Amino acid sequence: MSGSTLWRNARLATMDDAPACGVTERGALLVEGDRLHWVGAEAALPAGLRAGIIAEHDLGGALVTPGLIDCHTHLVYAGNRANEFAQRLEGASYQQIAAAGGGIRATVAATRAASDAALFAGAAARARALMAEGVTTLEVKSGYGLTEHDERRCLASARRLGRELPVTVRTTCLAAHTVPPEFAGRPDAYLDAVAGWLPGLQRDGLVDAVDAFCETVAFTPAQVRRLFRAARALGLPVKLHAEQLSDQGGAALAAEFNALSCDHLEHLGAAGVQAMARAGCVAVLLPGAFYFLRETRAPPLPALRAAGVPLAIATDHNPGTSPTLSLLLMLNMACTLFGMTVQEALCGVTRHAARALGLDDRGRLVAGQRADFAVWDAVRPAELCYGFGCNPCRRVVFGGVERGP
Ligand code: DI6
Ligand code: FE
Repeated sequence: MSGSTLWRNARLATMDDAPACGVTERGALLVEGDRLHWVGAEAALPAGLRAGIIAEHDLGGALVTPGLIDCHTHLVYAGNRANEFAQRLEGASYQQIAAAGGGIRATVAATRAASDAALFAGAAARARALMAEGVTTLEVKSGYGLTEHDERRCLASARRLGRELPVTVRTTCLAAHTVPPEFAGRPDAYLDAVAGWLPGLQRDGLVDAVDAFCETVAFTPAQVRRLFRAARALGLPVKLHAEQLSDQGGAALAAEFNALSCDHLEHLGAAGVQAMARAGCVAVLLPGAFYFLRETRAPPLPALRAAGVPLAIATDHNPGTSPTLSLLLMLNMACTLFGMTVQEALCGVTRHAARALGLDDRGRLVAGQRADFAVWDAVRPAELCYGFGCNPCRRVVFGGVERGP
């Protein structure tokens, strides 16, 4: 046996016992390799397992949670859109700016002009900021390249993050983010092209899922359907930016394709809720974009709850609608702006976020899961939702290895 490491004297929020957010006092985690080998109250640790311990860390009663999972980000891009923020404060809407050629397309131009090295450096700095708050897994979408070459560059940058940083990265192809200038007025032709890129991106191991933006300023449900058919034919799971600014029926469409998640959902209607519940699709709520666009209509939380739809929370980090690098702030906003409970919010950045990425080996502190966990300067789980603009994360362990950000 290679020997195991004991992390003891912890208050464990295992996230394994939803709906109650239970804490195990004087808890211990026994780590072997990159896995949790045993988890529980230290007094119950079997003597036979003690024999194999080669290192021990006393956590001094600190709160320990699963490593946080940011299941929706657009981390790879160049430039920023502070100018558009200023325009919106002077009265322009997000849709108006997009229609005038700004918005996503402004970031596409900056991204295409950036070198691989610059794209990677920007994304790595952002990933490190997320990791400093206990994030051990994150999803990265493409969507600011919009040519085969540039989408590939963005996805390759995301893959490189996963290789060079300790964080686990899942990649999502969001080439269907908006219609690029080369295909102006020809969205169907663009989506045909995108469908043609997917086999090569998949072959080269660059894509774990396919996403689209279903909205008046982007693609219609009929167009998304065609792209999803192509993705599913390759065995790639799908996700959808749905019902963010209007109810397009995107969530019901995504549910037909067994989408891992539907994301945003401020304008989700009753039929969409039922379709998601039937398909077991996760609702990923993104309070950063809601806040930054100064939206007033919150996602239909009571209906989602009543239907038993799993709820996740993510940063949606992107330069246009959610330039935040704090998943902890999103926890606070999910509670204050959307009315989520502490338990819901914490499940939303752990077990349910894992599910939104199709991962079942993380998000809970139980034997057999990956040894990804965060140590907090906190006593109660509620403290992670309560503070904002502060970072109580003290230590982060990625696959059994403690790493600084
Ligand atoms: N929804 C969003 O909020 C972001 N993308 C999307 O599909 C916005 C992206 C941007 O404005 O750059
Ligand atoms: Fe997004």
